[in-house]
Amino acid sequence: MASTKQYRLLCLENPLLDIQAFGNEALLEKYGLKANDAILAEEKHLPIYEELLNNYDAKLIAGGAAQNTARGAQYILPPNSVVYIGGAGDDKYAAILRKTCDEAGLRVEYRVDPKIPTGRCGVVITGHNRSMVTDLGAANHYDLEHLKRPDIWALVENAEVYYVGGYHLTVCPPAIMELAKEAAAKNKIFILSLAAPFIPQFFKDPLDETAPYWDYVIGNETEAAAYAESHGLGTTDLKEIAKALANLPKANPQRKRVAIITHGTEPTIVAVQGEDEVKEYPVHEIPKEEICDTNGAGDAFAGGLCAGIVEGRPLADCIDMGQWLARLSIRELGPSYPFPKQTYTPRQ
Ligand code: 26A
Repeated sequence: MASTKQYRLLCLENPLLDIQAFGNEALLEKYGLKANDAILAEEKHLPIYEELLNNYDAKLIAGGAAQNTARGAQYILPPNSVVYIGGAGDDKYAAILRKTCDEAGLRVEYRVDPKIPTGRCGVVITGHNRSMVTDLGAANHYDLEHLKRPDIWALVENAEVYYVGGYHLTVCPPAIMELAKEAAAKNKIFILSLAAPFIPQFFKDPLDETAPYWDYVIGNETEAAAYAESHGLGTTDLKEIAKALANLPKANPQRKRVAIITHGTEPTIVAVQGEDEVKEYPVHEIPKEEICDTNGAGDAFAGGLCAGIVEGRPLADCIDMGQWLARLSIRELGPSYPFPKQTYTPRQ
């Protein structure tokens, strides 16, 4: 019989509102942005948000990588399965985020800072690339105090799977470590995404502190490459990198670590701790004309994967669920999922 327990998945990271527009080379160049990247905004980037809204017909779409993942997992799982935490303001942008999450059936428990605006992420789409510039705002003020508040900690203790977006390593590593250690102590599942190349590059130390606690680690090809380079793995081969990630020392020996590397339309690479063979799972490509944009595709993959993990499905099914949800999201504007809801059907 299916479990009736609620909020089995708890996700932590940065709630952001995406200000997303179709842009061009000139816009990328003006702000010194790469076509496919994610960075933290510096002073010189701040005018881009107004520019996107005024000159590029930008849309306001709920974002924040792990919040997209949490909505994605809830899309598949029974009602009241997922809770998301992070820092937000008390403003129009936060209201948009709350409304979208509410419609998706995702419970959010924000640490609200009424004096600081909700974080925003400028997303410039060019072709199949997306460039993201994030001004974290209130998301940057998430703290351990919120996580340890009795009502929030009760949600932590109740959940069985934790998903942390690696972007949160720029915000509150102590909160991440608290979840990581709780997972290991109670033999729960701790999942971390590498989030963006700049995380393994510039937040190496806090990332490495979390590594022994990863039951699953997820990244795409650029994040894996950045990890390999910053950690001197001496290889650019994705299978080798996956193997290295899977076999790092582990705090909870009761679970073998799984490392998953997505690679656009190339097969998804999966290594399991202690296993010699690295598996590849082909991606079913969707016709080019059906692609809207790839913003949030990786988050959707993680959402499908998390849903499978929560349901206790075999690894191959979890990967398939991730690929399925990514396909749905790519057809939508930004990190969104189609309504009316589609039902997951294996390997189609
Ligand atoms: C700390 N940074 C840079 C970020 C982000 C982020 N989410 C959390 N923290 N930078 C971009 N994103 C989100 O990534 C999603 C696509 O994967 C965007 O909000 C976007 O929805």
